[in-house]
Amino acid sequence: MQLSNGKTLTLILLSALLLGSEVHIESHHLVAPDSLQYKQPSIVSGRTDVVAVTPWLAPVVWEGTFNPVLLDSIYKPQNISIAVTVFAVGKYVMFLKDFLETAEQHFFIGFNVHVYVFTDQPTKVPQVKMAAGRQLTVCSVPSSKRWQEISARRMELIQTLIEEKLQNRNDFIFCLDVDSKFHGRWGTESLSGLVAVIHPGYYRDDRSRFPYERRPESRAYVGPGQGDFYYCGGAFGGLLQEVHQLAKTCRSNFEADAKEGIEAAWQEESHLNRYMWINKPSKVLSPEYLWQDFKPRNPEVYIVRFSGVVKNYAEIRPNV
Ligand code: UD2
Repeated sequence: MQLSNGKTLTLILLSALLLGSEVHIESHHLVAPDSLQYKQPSIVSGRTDVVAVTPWLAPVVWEGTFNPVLLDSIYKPQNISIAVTVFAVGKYVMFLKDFLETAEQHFFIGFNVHVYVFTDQPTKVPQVKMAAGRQLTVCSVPSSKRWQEISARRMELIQTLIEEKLQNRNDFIFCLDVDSKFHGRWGTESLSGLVAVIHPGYYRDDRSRFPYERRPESRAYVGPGQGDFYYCGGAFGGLLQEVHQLAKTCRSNFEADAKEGIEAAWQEESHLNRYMWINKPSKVLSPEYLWQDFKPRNPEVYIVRFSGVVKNYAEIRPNV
């Protein structure tokens, strides 16, 4: 399969049938320029304070585990395009300016980026000067009286956006919370088929403490002794097809639960965690990729790349 804009980067999808269920094995063929010189990689020295690979052998991206110059020079000739979704409904429009301005400083600099802002107040979307190759589209959405509904409806809107507007135009997509700012590089090191971000609040905890949906009647249920990590609802992404599958599944499970009067503990974040337990992410981003401003930085976090701002929920949400 060719990436839509890619000329040479070929993604080989091998399908296998295993015990009646279809398994997709992805293999990226990365082409580097032969003229590039960079620090010799080592397999015996490097970071020892963090784990940089999951038990299913997906990379966990931490500062010091990748070479940004090498990765950019691999992806640059492919002319890849990255879509971003961000929702700003009700008072959350106030976060857009900082989000958009800091994205211009740190998010996929030098690459094609198309930001889709979903809002109920299109006139309040700030004008932010964007570099060449970067653009913004405003999409109107209805307002809502419940923050849970705003948060949860994102999956449906992401699914529809991919189906109606993005096919054949973008290669990758990231879906991000608006009440956050970029502080450091977020770039090609984050690209993969299905990308999840570890939640900063729980990554040192035992999984029995993760706030998964614990009622077996919910389609977001994760049982005792299950679950790898606790992932954030505030940032996820990957190839369009992968994120489409994720959004479609989470949306339909969320709606089926709703018909039975169940709302998962953390809305779409609970459904995302259930999805990622079964469909293992092909790349996991460390909490560098979604920290929270109120949290002191832990020593293993060398750099905070993206972080949620401190906010007063009672003031900004439409309901408590
Ligand atoms: C967490 C997650 C969030 C979501 C939520 C559970 C992180 C950092 N955040 O954040 O992604 O999973 O739990 O539902 O992982 N929004 C509006 N208007 C509103 C309310 C929400 O536009 O009135 C949008 C906005 O883009 C915001 C997002 O929904 O960033 C998530 O809402 P939140 O930030 O209030 O949720 P929070 O902080 O509990």
